[in-house]
Amino acid sequence: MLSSFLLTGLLAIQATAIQFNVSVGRNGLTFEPNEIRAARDDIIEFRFWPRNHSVVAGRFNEACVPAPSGAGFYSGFLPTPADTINPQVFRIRINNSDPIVFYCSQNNGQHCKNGMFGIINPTMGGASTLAGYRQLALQAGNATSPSGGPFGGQFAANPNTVPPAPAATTVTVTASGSAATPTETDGDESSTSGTSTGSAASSTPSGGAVALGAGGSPFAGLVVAGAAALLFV
Ligand SMILES: [Cu+2]
Repeated sequence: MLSSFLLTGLLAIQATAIQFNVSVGRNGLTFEPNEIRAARDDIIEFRFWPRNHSVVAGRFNEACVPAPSGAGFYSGFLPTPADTINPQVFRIRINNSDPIVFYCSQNNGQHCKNGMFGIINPTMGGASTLAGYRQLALQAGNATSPSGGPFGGQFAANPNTVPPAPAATTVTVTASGSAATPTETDGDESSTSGTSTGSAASSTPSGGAVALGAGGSPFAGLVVAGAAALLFV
């Protein structure tokens, strides 16, 4: 009886959910804040800054690896051009007080290994702490992204207004959009010169050089694909 009254009272007190805003990549390879103490029903809102970041729920016993299948959350990658902030935010709701670790799975620059992770409800010691996870991350290789698209959270419009506003000049945006295409053309050109310069020249003695030379066009294709993947990174 009494305990149920107390419980009701506690629930009433905790009914006010808090929202925590986390800046993703605003100052280098960082989540800010990277330690959050949140209660059930609180919201964590991830706001994405330039480059191409993601946020993935991880596991404490293995750094830069997603939580077991079906658990946690994943935002997917949100490429964000320089001098802008992504128009979308990714929100997750906290279900309990268990520690949650999250990281960025961008491997161009190995963001996770280089410190781009954070913890919700860290423990006072042991593995579920920033220090513990950092130790594991330093030994990690590339991070893993969950297969498939985003899950475990919701996208919403970013309420934050962007410092510079390039959106006002629609014509310029179109121009810069078409300017992105020549970048891929550059990739073609550099791959052609790359074939004659680097790999072919240095590896001429080996049989592999022939395959590489013959596969000139597939190689160029690789470079183009690479250039596309590196966009905004
Ligand atoms: Cu990142």
